[in-house]
Amino acid sequence: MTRTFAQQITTIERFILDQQRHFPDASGDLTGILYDLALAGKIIASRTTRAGLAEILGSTGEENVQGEVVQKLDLFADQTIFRLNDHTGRLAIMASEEHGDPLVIPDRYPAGKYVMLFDPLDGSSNIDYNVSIGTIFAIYRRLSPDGERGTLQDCLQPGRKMVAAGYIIYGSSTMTVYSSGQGVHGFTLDPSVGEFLLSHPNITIPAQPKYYSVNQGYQPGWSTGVKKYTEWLQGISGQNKGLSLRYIGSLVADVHRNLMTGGVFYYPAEITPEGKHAGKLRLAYEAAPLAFIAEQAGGYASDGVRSILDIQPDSLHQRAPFYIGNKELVQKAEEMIRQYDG
Ligand code: FDP
Repeated sequence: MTRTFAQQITTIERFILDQQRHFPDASGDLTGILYDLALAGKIIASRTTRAGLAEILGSTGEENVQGEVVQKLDLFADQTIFRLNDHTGRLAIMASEEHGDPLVIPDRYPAGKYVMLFDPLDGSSNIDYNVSIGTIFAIYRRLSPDGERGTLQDCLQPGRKMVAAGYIIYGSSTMTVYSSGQGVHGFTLDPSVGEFLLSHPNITIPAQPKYYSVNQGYQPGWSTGVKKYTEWLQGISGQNKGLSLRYIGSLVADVHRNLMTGGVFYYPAEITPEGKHAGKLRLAYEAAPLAFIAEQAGGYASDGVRSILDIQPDSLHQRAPFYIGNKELVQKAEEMIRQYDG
């Protein structure tokens, strides 16, 4: 019997290099950053799969290859990403959700032309319970002059200026999903060979949505617009068939699922006795890179008023209400918030 091979096997390295060929002037720096992030993903994945063993290993005084005692996973992920990228001459500056200030490239290394913001291990409250977690990254061009160390201003750019973004999800399998503005592509880690292989080319969000995702426990603190919107999603108004609810409580996992199935994830602002606050999620590290992915996949993301990608951040750790998913569903949130909350 003759076997036919329906699909080519493409590694993430090959794919990123092929995409670079569309830009004859490209220096290869962005390609290098993306490849190093995929490598960080492999290293972090190899650690997350041993998460439950960390305490056992720690209690026996086990040290890792660098001679350090076993660390918390989010700090390990943070250091892994920084150390893979600090000396390459591709980045001017980095900023991590784990640190209050930007991470300056050490003086002994050259500064490059890109800027990277990352959330090393999002959903970390889930680590101890074997729930999927993720790494999120956003890459911009520097604004400050070439050759110098990057500045805080380099890190405070609106999402529209992003040149690439993505996430790595550590779930039942490990996947890297990224976009450099030419669609969204997903790669699954084959642990037996240690390579990310192209498994989800050209991801587009399905037109027929399946799920809405929100922490409904916070409903008492929502505005009228958000409450009405949730009822609309549930089909209570009778205008549309209700969606099913899925909420993991791990942003990358919730957004990834809805990207595959169609739907909307939201983390709205809440009204508390102290006043209104902007929800929980961070604009620069979480909302903006996922918004870039959503738009590239044909979806949309908003803070309930305007596109997340149009917001000029004032500070690194600023929070924003967040609605992401199918365009019509997110636009409906904007419409109802306008209608009921003014
Ligand atoms: P976590 O606190 O576990 O780090 O950004 C943080 C985040 O997780 C997101 O991953 C997740 O979507 C959200 O918080 C969950 O918050 P709630 O527990 O308030 O629903």
